[in-house]
Amino acid sequence: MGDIFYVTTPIYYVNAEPHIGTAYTTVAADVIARYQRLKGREVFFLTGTDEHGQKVALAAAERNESPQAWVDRVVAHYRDAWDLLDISNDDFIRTTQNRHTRVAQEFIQKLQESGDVYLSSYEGWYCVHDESFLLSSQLADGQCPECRRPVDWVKEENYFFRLSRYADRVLAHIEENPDFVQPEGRRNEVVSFIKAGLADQSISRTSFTWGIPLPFDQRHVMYVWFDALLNYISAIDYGTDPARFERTWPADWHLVGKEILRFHAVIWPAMLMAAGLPLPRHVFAHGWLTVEGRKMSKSLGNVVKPSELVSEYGVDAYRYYFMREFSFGVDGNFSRRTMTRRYNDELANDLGNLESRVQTMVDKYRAGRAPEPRTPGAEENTLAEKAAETFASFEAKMERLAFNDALSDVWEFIHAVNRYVDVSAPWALARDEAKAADLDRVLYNSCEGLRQIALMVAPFMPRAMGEMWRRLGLGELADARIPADAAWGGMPAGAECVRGQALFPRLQE
Ligand code: ME8
Repeated sequence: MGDIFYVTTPIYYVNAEPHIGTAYTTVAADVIARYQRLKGREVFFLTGTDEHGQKVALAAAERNESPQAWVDRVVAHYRDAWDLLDISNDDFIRTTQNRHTRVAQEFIQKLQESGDVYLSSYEGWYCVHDESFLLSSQLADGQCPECRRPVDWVKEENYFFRLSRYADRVLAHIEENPDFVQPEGRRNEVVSFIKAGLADQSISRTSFTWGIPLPFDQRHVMYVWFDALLNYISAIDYGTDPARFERTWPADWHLVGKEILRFHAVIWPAMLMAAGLPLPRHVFAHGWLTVEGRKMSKSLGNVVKPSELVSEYGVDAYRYYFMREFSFGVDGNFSRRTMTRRYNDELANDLGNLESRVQTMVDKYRAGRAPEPRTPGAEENTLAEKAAETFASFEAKMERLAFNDALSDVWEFIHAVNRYVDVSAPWALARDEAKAADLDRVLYNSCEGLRQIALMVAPFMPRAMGEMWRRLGLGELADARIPADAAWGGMPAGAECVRGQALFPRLQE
């Protein structure tokens, strides 16, 4: 079961346009997907949009549009943003698609038949922005504890899911599988939440109609979170293509922002248990990004769109910055100052200059052909060892989604290659005919250093690293695999090396 590596992002509400927050999760999922493909795994990477619910219905009504026309229009912004960011998702699910609504209806029907769903009425608070039911004790100064917006008092007939029946099993699973909910601090919060006692969960609404009708009672539409969580199995044909489902489920990683962890670590596991399905392997809740020290919001007018930054910095630098600057799991603050500094220091200087000076010398001294490796000396052996160590620590960190630490290791290696070029001084060797073999050795190993860097950085900056790979005469980076291609010395002698434009032209600070 689950031979395919399966990674997901949340499905985003279509009432807001993509911004650096939603892009953060999506880029991280893309890095994971690309890294696993590089390792030769078959990958299924899913993202999509959450299109039902009261919030979307209200947004459409404000524009005098039907909800369907409105979501059809806005979904394009998501597709465009992910194209712009080189997101390699294998599918894009929309909860208004038939393939989804059919599965969602079958799922709820199954739970109803097994006695996990019952009719009652809900009287309490509701936050439309977060689409969440809230107890009075959960309110913060009378407002939604998450988004700090006013809440509505609702009283309606609802179907309930017997969440309380699964509380002990969900808790036991979380406690027995410490990797299931990450990072640890967030897991502890989930554990305390469950221990405080779980009430049954309302899973239908009757005060509006924009949702999936319940198959056993058409007066009700499915609660949008119950509907949305099911995207993770509807997209892989649960109930319609059992063979495909078996190969793909359970998900290896559900990536989510910290504010929606409870839905994924409490309600979703209980829903899966009720249907007799295995639980996802890992749920990771990352931190929240602020902008120049403030929460991002439409009313503050400080929402940053990926497209603005991509036009200033380029897509690769965009992806690099967000993965390098913040520790995944911890909150972070975006600022143009830190982005520009990292761009100039780490991309233009450390990496871009290294590539440019190596290629310039191969062009000038060896007419653009990678020379013979020759016999390695102490410096080359040290560099090769450093590469092997870096690969090992890089992989360990990638496996636990410590993207910033993984990149920091690669940058230490980049510094080591820069130092290698400095101490070997190929420009001095080039002045002495008798040192031709030494010059070959230094240029070869410098190219090899670049090749190793491209392999590790590829999941983060696929475009620039693809270009670096091609300029080393290596063909398509998408065909490379680790560990096979990670062994030191994979650079073929005689490869046609091409000197090109700066990969990361310096920016004004
Ligand atoms: O919650 N910093 O959708 P949503 C970091 N439809 N990440 C952020 C962020 C920020 N400032 N803002 C948003 C929903 N995100 C539901 C999900 S899943 C079955 C249904 C990211 O459009 C982060 O991943 O409000 C967060 O969890 C998600 O966008 C919320 O997106």
